[in-house]
Amino acid sequence: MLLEGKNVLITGASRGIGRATAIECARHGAAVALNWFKDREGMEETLAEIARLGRRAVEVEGDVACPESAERFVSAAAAALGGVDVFVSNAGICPFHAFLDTPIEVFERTMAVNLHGAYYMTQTAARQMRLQGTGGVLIAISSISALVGGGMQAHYTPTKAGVHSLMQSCAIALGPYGIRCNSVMPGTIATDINREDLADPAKRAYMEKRIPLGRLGEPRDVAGCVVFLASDLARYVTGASVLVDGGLFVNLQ
Ligand code: NAD
Ligand code: RM4
Repeated sequence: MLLEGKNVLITGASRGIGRATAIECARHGAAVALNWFKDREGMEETLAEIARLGRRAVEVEGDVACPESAERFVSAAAAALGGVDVFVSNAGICPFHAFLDTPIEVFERTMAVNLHGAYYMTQTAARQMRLQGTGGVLIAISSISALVGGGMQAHYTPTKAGVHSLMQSCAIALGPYGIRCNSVMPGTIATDINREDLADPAKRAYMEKRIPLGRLGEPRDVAGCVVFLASDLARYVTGASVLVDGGLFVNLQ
């Protein structure tokens, strides 16, 4: 019960890592506020799981790429739950595409959702925490891709490096308010974001072979790390990043 009495906000919580994070936080006693976009069915499933755990959940639809979504989400969550203690910026897309002919719309949308969206949401949550005056925790779901490249991800990897950098700067800007800021860097986690990419058996086998722990990640592998960073166990951890990748990053030879 690491998050008893805490209110945790999560973007992109209708499936994948966002959903697993919502469930794990609820399992640890948190009340949750969930942002979702265009995936009502997924959101209903997440809500049903939280209800089974007997925890409070509020949901707010909104595209994180729109700055107004941040204000609507954070104010609705604060009003319904009575405050914001932890904010997890998770919503993201990765439309795999070869670099040389990536359409400008694909680049701009990926930046808008993954980086601009994270910025608007994080800033709005931080303002609410400063107003409350009791500190807080910001966590960005960055990626191993903040540190290494991908030939089909040149529009994506800079956004993941960007949110990691955002947490580093926020750690400095918000330390005086008692707000800790960290990023989590998942490796390759089997979710809808890479279902098509990993449908190629050769690609999947290649990725699995590179992971010392011998398997792709599951969303709950990432969620456990988020709970730790959100909890008081991590009370002196800020400006840090944690790889959750089964050892993929260090596996040179
Ligand atoms: P996913 O596709 O299963 O989930 C993404 C979630 O974000 C969904 O709920 C989706 O509805 C939501 N979303 C998408 N666009 C949105 C928008 N504009 N506004 C609000 N919500 C939106 O993928 P996932 O693997 O769970 O990805 C979650 C995060 O984890 C992403 O930021 C991704 O970059 C990061 N990540 C994933 C992996 C991986 O291997 N799966 C690895 C590293 C980092
Ligand atoms: C991650 C990493 C994974 C990929 C997902 C979509 O950041 O690059 O390998 O499957 O993104």
